[in-house]
Amino acid sequence: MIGQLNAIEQEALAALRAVEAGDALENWRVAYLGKKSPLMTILGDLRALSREERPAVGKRGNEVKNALEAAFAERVEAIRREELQHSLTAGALDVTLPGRPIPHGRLHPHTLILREMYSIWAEMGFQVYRARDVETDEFNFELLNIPQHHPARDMWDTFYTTTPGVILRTHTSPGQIHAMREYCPQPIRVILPGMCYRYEQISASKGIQFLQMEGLAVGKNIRLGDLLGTMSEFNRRIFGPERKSRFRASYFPFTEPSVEVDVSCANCGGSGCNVCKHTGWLEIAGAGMVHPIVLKNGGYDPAVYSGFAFGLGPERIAMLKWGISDIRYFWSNDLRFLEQF
Ligand code: FA5
Repeated sequence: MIGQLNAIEQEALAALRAVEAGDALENWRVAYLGKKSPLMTILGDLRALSREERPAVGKRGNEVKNALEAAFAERVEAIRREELQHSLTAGALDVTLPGRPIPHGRLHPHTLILREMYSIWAEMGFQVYRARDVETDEFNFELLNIPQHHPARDMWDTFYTTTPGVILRTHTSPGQIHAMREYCPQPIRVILPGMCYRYEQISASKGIQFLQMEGLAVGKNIRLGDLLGTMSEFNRRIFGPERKSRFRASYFPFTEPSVEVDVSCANCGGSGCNVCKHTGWLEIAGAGMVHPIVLKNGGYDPAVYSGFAFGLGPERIAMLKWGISDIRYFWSNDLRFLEQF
């Protein structure tokens, strides 16, 4: 019987070493320490043994039972430690790793250039005035001294709507009339940013939908020199102090005299290159002294008041500043372009 107990002990301990976890552990407990296990059967049947045999078998049986219980407890603890260690290494969190970058949006270059222009004009005393994108023929053309069938209408290829007389504005200049009628007879210094629409052949420098920023100053004793000085100062502030400004005589029906505003080419410094078509200059705006008819249409007496106006192309300015070669990038929604700003 003692030999049988020794065999049970050896077998149980060997089996326990092979046990990994979970069900196998419980199965081992039932097989070797459970009520119906051989060991428990022997211990439960001691009375069936002879008086001489009983103490030795009982003693050895209890020793085996204690040994197996201790080994079992130890194995349970060892497995628990192994599992803990495993979960610590498998799910390890390295708090020293740099975090994953969170993609975040940026301001569109349209917004960036407009904001920069707003702040320059604000420093010079111009406030933003908003006018509508959908205009009437009257405001877009007639009140700006461009009557029906006037050949100057060819300068603006227009998008018409199905409502007669209602169009998409071809420039921000109709806002001049809205501003004058609202402020008359006070002096005015406003900029009018916004989208314009023209039925154009799309190219690297021309869109059918593009930004303009109109400027309007109306008051007493405003002269051409004020316009030239103001535009030169704007050019210096937006492009840098080394940039020169040039004014060329031009024609717009709503200004007299009219000029085109050029800045010296940033690419070649004025010596001539592909960007400036070898002229050394780049055009950025149309401008002029507000035509007396337009002043009158706005409610101001041209004998008392005078003013200047200009129309800047913010996309063209952004292209010059940031070396953007094609105006179509602004609407491309291409992240490779947008993420550079
Ligand atoms: C005008 O639209 C006049 N209203 C400007 C003006 C205002 C003159 C006040 C006098 C007094 P022009 O068509 O040249 O002028 O346009 C002005 C600027 O808008 C251009 O210099 C250019 O920068 C921009 N622009 C014009 N057409 C487009 C186009 N299709 N795509 C992108 N930018 C354009």
